[in-house]
Amino acid sequence: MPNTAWLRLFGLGAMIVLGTWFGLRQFAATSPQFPPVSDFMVEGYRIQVSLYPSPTRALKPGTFTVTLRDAAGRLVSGATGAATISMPQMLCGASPFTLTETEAGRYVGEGIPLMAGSSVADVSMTTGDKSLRVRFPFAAVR
Ligand SMILES: [Cu+2]
Repeated sequence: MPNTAWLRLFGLGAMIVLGTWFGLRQFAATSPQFPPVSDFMVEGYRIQVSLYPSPTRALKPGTFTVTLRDAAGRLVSGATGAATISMPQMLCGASPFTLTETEAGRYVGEGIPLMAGSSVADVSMTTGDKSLRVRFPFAAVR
């Protein structure tokens, strides 16, 4: 029965080839998708972070808009905001920027992602003696 042995070997080979092809295809198709707007609840505050454009471009400024509200939904003005862009899976550096209040409760800053891929913006809003931190995931493309 040498024929079945060859058939099995052929079957195994075909599975390996197909598996590798499928795996590579998945890897090549990795284009991370993130929503352009995320809502967070931190210590009774509501923080909304949005990014324009989304996905943003590596080494080009993207506009981050943070809207800060209290538990009752009222806009909180007079806070100070800062953010740092980094890639959690890499050691390619951090890109800090500040958020400036452009209208009541709305804080805007231009952040520059260092590389294409999955990034995060660690946003820190300080109001009174409270420091509120949220991590906003986003994608940058070439
Ligand atoms: Cu990187």
